[in-house]
Order: sequence, then C-alpha cells, then structure tokens
Amino acid sequence: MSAFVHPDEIRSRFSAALSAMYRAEVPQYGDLLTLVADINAEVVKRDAAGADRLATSGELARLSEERHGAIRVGTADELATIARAFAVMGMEPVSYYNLAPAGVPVHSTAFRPVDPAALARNPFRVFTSLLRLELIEDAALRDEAAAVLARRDIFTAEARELIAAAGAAGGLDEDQADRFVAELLETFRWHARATVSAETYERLVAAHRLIADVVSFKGPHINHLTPRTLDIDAAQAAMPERGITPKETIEGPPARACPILLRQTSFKALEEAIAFPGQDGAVAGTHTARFGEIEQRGCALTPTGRALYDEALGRKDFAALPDDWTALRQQDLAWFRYRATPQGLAGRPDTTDLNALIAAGHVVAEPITYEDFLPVSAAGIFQSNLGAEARGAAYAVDPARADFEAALGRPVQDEMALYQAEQDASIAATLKALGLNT
Ligand code: OOG
Ligand code: NI
Repeated sequence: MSAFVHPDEIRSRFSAALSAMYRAEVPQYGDLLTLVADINAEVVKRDAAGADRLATSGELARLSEERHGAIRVGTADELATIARAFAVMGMEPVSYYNLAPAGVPVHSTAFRPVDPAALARNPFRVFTSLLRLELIEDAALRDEAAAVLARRDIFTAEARELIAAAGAAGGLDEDQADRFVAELLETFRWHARATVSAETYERLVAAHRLIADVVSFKGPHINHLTPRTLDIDAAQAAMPERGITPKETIEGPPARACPILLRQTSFKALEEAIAFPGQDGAVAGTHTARFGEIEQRGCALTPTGRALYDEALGRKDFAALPDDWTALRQQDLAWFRYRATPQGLAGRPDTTDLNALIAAGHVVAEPITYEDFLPVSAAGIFQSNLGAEARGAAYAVDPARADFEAALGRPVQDEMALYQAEQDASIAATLKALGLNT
C-alpha cells in the first residue's frame, strides 16, 4: 500500500496548476502577478523591519504561493461535491456570505485551510457562490434554468471517482493525487462554447448577468485569481503604467499604519468571444465574467473590532478604530498570536499578566492575519464586474443560511471561533514555555 499525499501538498499542487491554467487563459493575470511580485520585492527592500516581522510569522514564505479564486455553482449537488473535493485538499467551508442585499442572487462561503500550520504552508482559498434560482422572478425562465443545470455535470467521471476514493480511504496516493489535480482542474476551465442558445442566453442576461454566467456554460470557470500584495496603494497606482485599468476605489478599510482585514482592487471583466450552438454551426457572441483582482491582508478583528469596522464603513469615518497595535490588543479589538521571547525563556517571569510580560520584553504579540472575506467588498467586486446596468435592486429576502448549509451537506465554520482558538492556543503555549502553569 502506498502512502497518502498530505492534503496540504495536494492543495499546493492544485493551486499552482490552477494559476498556470488561468495565466494561459487570461494573460492579464500574468501581468498582475508580475506587478505584485515587483511591488512586494520593493516593500521588502524598503521596510527591513517589517519584512523581518513577516518572516518570523511565516507570512513571507507563503506570500508568493498565496492566492484566492472564485467560482459560482448552480446546484446543491455541485456545491456538495465541490465541498468534498476541497476537503481532499484540506479546505473547509468558513463563514456564510449573503449577497442578496447587494442585488446579487447568490449566497457563498469560502473554502480554506483552517489549521494555522496548514495556513502557513499554503492558504489557498476559493470564494464559492451558489446561485439562488428561487430569486428569478419569471417562473418559465426559472424552470428552464433549472433544467439546463440538471443536465450538466461539472465534474469529470474520474474526478468523481477520485473524490469518492479519497473520502472512503481517507486520502490519495501519489498517482491518484496527480490525477485528482488534473481532473479537478477541468471543472475550473473556461469553455468558450455556451451550452444554451443565443436566445436563451439573452433572456438569462436580462434576468441577471450573473444567472447567465452560472447557467450558460459547461462548468463554473474560475472567474478570478487574486495574488496578495504588501502595498495595495502602490499596486493600484502602478496598474495604469502597466496598461491595466483598475476600478476607481479600493474596497475595504483605508490605508493605515496597522493594516486590518482586507483591502482589494480589481480590473474590469474582459469581454470575451463565445459561441452558441446554432442550427447551422456556431453563432458568435460575447460574455463578461473573468476579471483580475489583487488584495492586501491585514489583522483579523474580534467581534467587537469588527462591529466598529462595520459601523465605520457605514459612516466612512474610521477614527473609532485605533491605528495602534497595543491599543487594538488591549481593547480586545484584534486577534493576536503570543510568543515567548528568548529573554522571557531565559528569565524567570513570575506573572501571568500578558500586558506585564509584554512590557517586560518576555512575550511578544503578533497580529493574526485575516484569512476571510468581507461581504460589502465582495458585493462591490461582483458589481463592478457585472456592469453598471446590472446593479440591480437589493433582493428583499432573508439570508438563507440554513438552505445553504443543507445544500452544502454540513454547517460552515465560524471564522471568529477559529481566530479565538488560535489566540487561546498561543497564550497557553506561551505561558507553558515560560513555566507559568495556569
Ligand atoms: C466572487 C466575488 C467575491 C472577493 O474577493 O471578495 C470575491 C465572484 O465574483 O464570484 O472574490
Ligand atoms: Ni476575490
């Protein structure tokens, strides 16, 4: 019997294969990668102390491997199966995002590693949305869309077999892992041939551009892949110089000395040639779905900090959120990872008070990186890529988390519980290392 390939390794191989495929499909993605790599190299050169901090926390090592993508699936079976495929790569669904209030008829989760060691190895994430067909008003069109979706299988037969095999045996061997990566990649591939007629496509577009994007093709093509930059303001400024036109504003918090959460910018979706099946060969058309995005990640906020952020975003005034690591930590606004210093380990500190230990130089606290997404930013990204005319009114519906989890086949994980667990574990390990048993 051959040994299983570690899920982290399968995730890294898949993330690299997806990046190579998307680069070949959308050359502008390659330009973004070069831009981000150049800017990150400049930041590391300019800010040696900052780079040191990133290196100690493991952020620097994962940076060039770090990216997130997004797909939009059409049915509960597609969502449940992709969840099992992501599980093979050590990725779990985290958080529920309701995009309906922003006029986008989907709800979503982010599949990502949850364990700090796995995140350090490769934090590849996929923002995954499920179409809410019930929000199509026209009953005939709704039934037609459902029938189209029911006919397709977004997975190859071999991908389905390997997902089942991994589930049954608890992992994949070397040969299976390679085949799994190649076969699952097919689900994410772009298909320039629509599966519906030009006439059906137009009616779907008229209902909502996003519905047309989900329903009209063989699979849920990856619609963007986002590298992480250390300086999004510099990246935004440099985009036009490289022939890339960014959206006007950066989503998320403003620039700060102490970066928090997530800042994102994107370039508009490409208008791409597609073909529709026609009686006499193919009918030509165009489709806009795929775009480019870059992001800068900052510190994860606690529920209190997050509530302050959400309020600040509404008022466009961020003064209530202190721009100072000590204040963010002492006011319990952000999550931190604690660590004993060599001085602490050599000395014999006799207090378990973390503030006192930090003041004495026995302990340091590093901000924990935000690994998730922001619904308001996601809505902004969706909308800037659907075109102004698609900026539909908010759907007057409740978040349907229970429906989403039923489709998924399991509950989503609570991001706050994950950050809390990491902070708590670091505190316990720090006190133990200092011989301060509590
Ligand atoms: C997903 C948009 C959300 C982000 O970074 O917030 C997203 C989509 O367009 O399918 O990727
Ligand atoms: Ni994104």
